[in-house]
Amino acid sequence: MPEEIFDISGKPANPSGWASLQKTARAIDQACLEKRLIAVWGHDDIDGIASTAIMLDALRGKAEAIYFIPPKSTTHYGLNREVIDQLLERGVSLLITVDSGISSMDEAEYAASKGLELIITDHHELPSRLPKAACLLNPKIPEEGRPTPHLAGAGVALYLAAAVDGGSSEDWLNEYPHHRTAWAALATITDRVPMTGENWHIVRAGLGFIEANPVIGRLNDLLGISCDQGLSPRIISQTYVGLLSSCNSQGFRHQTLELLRGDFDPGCWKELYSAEQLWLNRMEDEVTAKTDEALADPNPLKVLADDQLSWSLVGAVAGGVRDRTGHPVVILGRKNGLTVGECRGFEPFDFVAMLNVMQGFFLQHGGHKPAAGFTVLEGREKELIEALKKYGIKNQSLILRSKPSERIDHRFARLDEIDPILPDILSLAPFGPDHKPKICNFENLLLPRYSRTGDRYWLKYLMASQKNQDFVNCKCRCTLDVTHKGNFYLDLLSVNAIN
Ligand SMILES: [Mn+2]
Repeated sequence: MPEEIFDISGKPANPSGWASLQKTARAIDQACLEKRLIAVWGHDDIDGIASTAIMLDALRGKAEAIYFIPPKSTTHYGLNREVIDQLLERGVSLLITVDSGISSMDEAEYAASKGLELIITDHHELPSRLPKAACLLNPKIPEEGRPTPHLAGAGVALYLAAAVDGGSSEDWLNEYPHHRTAWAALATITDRVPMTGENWHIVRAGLGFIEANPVIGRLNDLLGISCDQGLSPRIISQTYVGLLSSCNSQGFRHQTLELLRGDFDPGCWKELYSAEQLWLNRMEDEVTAKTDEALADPNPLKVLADDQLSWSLVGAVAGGVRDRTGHPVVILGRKNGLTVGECRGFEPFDFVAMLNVMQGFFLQHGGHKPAAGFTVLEGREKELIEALKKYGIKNQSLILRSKPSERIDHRFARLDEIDPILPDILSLAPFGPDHKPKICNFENLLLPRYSRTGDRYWLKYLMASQKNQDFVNCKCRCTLDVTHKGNFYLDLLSVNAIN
């Protein structure tokens, strides 16, 4: 699919121009005026947590608010009745969902029947029928003045918080409370939404705010993380995302959310960091084993079921196997006695469409075209696996076209030839999905001996070390990216020593 050229010269849409946003903000203002108890309903991933943190921050000082983040270990997507009952018992009279809820048709009816006012804010794909709610805010609903339909959940929350604040200056994104933009940027990067339109502006503004954030600073000090060279989406994904995703929601309390709100517990984060290192080792072993299994599987869609695989690894393993095999893959594991699955692939193959065709098998399902997940109805596992394989065979030609890109944007003989493109890279950054970093091919690049795929080199270091004896001539393909502090770096995608 040809990539659209994203025009960076535009300004981010102003909150004042999006009518549903303003309507939603007015409903929240009204609840604040009436001193009602508000609950924010999030989702247990970084986007959901950041969205919740932003929403709570917007309500701070205006209304009493509590939050609920459904634990991954029990339910995953959207609202549920038991907790709605608990919220009502606590006296909640307005429920605001963030990063979730657009598919919670029955639960929305239930909330309405109980007299609970519901505001749904989400960014997930629209179901064929929309739930009933006092306000429904989703940038995928076509409307004049809305920002990009590809906003993350936290991008939607950022807009809503700005509208609740009532501010709408031209440069609202930079004048806005910096920690909110930081969390929205973190979530926009983590949710893998296209780095275009307002997403690009949020991340461009947010990278510096993330680096300067006191919470991030304390994490860095505690764990020995250095971001002296500055941040980019790639660096953030590798540095903080795993750690911040590593603790699970306890429903009415979430450690990562408390961290974003400024409650820093060093002992807990040290423990989480060690646990994350162990988890990474286990994941690596699983990815290696499942990659072999996938490569031996003749089916076009690789469907791998493993009763021993814990749900905490399923998504990451699916992503790892997809990357190593270059095939779309569905990995099934277990969660609380039920089978869960995660799908990872490449566009144009559409997992949402696939899961919709098979919805009779699922307790829950949802996600995005190249990455989706589901929980299987008990007893339907074997049939589902057969159905998935059949779907793969039926859609074989589409799957064959859904491949990782092998593109090269610039070909160079040597390192010193890249100077002319650096100013462009700087103005186009940050990069991400649909606005990818440039890929360079070097015929002859001096690199440290034993350089491997995945290694990162700062351009300054390479430039200064070109006469080093431990460097050898290499032919390589790499991404060229830059941090918010203007430091360029290469990530090796493939490398071969010459001679
Ligand atoms: Mn999200």
